[in-house]
Amino acid sequence: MPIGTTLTQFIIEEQRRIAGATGDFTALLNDLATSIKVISNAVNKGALIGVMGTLESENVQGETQKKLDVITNDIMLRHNEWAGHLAGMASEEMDEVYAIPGQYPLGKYLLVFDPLDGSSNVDINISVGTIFSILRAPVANRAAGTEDFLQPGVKQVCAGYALYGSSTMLVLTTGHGVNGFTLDREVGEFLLTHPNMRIPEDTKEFAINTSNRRFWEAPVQRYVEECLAGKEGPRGKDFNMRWVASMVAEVHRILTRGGIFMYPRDTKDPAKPGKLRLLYEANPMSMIVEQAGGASSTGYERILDIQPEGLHQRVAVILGSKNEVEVVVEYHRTA
Ligand code: AHM
Ligand code: MG
Repeated sequence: MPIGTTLTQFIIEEQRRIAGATGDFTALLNDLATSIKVISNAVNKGALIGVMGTLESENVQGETQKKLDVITNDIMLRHNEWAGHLAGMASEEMDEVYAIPGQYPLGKYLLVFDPLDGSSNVDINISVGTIFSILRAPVANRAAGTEDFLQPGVKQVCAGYALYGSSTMLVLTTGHGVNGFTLDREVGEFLLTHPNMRIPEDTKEFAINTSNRRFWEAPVQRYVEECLAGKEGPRGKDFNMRWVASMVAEVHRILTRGGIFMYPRDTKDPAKPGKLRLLYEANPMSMIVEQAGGASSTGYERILDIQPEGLHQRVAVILGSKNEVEVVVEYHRTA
């Protein structure tokens, strides 16, 4: 579709390609796009509307919550609960599944999200994002329970993220490639600016939080050491390094110019097999990355194949340029 196509037209045209589509999914994406515009506005206005700073409360994972974590979670709930497309929602900021209020009809989809990923960055005015995943409810029009959400990533109907950066972008896939839209604030619409995004298969750029180095497992130690050894080392090329501490920004960079992102398993807290959450961080990002020609693994297995055991389950994440991810996976295989 041509550059400048509105998101609305884009998703309606996509729907026309699906036999028997009822328009439900299109309407759901429209509501999601509206929530993202509202979040973009709140994040953008920042201190002007008093939304910066931290709350006393903690979320279910024992992390301190930013005011904007709570505000953006609420925006996602309010804009997506009423239209009758969903059987339930789940979020990083909520312990349990969110039940659609009784006055609204139930639908056939499930929405899972991290309303403001990378929120440790909001007070310092660095990019943050929203990550979402849409699943089919095992039983339509019935209130969904936790079990219904525990579907492997390959079952996702749609995955996407919004990046609140120097411009606001919405990047999404419905399983037919990845497309990027930029918010035109004057027009109030997302317009197609990045059709068919593809991740270069090779890269010389890696992203990892090296302050955790002493906790990494041997294959990751080896990989990073070899990157740092540069031209003179076994890889025979110099690498560049980036760490934004905002997964959406890292994935967006990788979709734009290639790279590898790692939040690997480590021994820092043996109870946590990684930092990032499977259902609303690793799975949607893995679907996007694979749809753009990249790869995504824990080092030991493909992320999209993992059978989830809990809503807030954590997982190791190694994703990005295909050949580079393959190198790290090979180091795990042969360790
Ligand atoms: P959050 O969901 O609490 O924001 O945490 C997820 C974020 C990711 O966006 C980012 O990749 C990672 O945490 C950064 O972690 P660290 O603070 O260890 O650098
Ligand atoms: Mg997050």
